[in-house]
Amino acid sequence: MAEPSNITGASLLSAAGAPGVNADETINAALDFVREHLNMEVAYLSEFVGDNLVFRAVSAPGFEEMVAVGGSMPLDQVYCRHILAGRLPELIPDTGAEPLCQSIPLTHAIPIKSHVSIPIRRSDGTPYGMFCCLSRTAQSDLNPRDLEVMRAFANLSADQVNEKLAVQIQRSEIFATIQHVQENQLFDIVYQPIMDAGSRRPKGFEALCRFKSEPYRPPNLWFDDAKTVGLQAELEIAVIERALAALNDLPPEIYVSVNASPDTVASGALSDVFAPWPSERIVLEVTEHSMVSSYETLLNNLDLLRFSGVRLAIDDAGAGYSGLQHIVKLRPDIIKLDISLTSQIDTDVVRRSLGAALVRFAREIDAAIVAEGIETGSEFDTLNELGVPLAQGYYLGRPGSLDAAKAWFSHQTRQIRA
Ligand code: G
Ligand code: MN
Repeated sequence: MAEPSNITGASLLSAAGAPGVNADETINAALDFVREHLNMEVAYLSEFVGDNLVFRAVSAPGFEEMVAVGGSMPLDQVYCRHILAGRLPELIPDTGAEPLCQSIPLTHAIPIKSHVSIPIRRSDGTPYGMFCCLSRTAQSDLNPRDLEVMRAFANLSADQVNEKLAVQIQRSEIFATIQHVQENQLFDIVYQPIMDAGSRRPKGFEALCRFKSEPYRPPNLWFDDAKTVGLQAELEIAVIERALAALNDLPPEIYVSVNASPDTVASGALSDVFAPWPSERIVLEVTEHSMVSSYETLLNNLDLLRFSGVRLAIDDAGAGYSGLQHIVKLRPDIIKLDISLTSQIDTDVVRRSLGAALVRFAREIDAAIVAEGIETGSEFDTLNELGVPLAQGYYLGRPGSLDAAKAWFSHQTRQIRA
């Protein structure tokens, strides 16, 4: 049997510590290593599930039919319970020397002649399963140092298992929270005016979501959480449904702008969500905070929605991922200039020339432009000079309740009439 000094597990151990290294890969590498190092035929990591042992990771070239990931065996047919109870040792070089092994039918069925196993425990100390290897030949030279090698790799795997379990618990907590928020509608919709820069008449309102939580968390964090548990589209749709209800209360010439991620658009669910409403009063703002996985699916669904009359806006243009390539591909009706571009556009020559270029670009592709995040009169004047037709920002109106939006609208309208 190989001496422990021959162990070349250093790279494995450092790989395990590296951020982002997949836990399954580490466990598989640990199983490969102990199987080869201890000269065994089969190595696996199991989980106890009820009265069964389930194989969670397997290294057993040539024995794939006997042990496969996801396969299971009744616990009363295997050694595990005896090892946990101390009736069998962790290190069994020759099962022929263990009367208890001889009384277990599986020993003869396989046959199992040598067996080394270490219990894997959860962080709270309860048994999770076994880190185990075995062979059809006796290995009389297996010694306590080999057992220590086995234990080191079992502990390494246990750390990985426990990290995975912690992530699972966290995920199920997030899932439950998002579902709770959605079912109980624990969010408000606020509306921010988008106005014609020339006439200062309101054209529409962007619906923005504010989740009710203590402490307050910005909406993007909620949507990021929802994405990690596969509830992003559901949550976005719940928000959009609430947001669109404002169309009932706003004047018919006013549109409502709603936000959706590319994945939600690509899910195809929005056509039903928009169906009850006059499509010419809906603007769909597509945000792109992550890379688009399939442009084709996204474009097909956008085409469907636009065919029905919904307008498409590209959100956050000039920031992050919403680059020109993205805008060219999606051919939007509206381009929304991100606050990072409009903020201080009155004093910064680079932003100003980029703004001017985007205004020209929008004209070329026949798109309207909305300048977002306008906080000062001077920014507003500069954007006006550049020919930006629509504007949004604290300077023109803060996001507020629907009642506030209605009041704002009638106030603005009265002012214009006066
Ligand atoms: O990603 P999107 O552009 O949809 O996000 C708009 C966000 O910007 C909202 O949360 C809104 O409250 C915020 N916002 C709107 N107008 C302004 C503004 O003038 N200044 C700043 N700092 N934020 C704004
Ligand atoms: Mn937006």
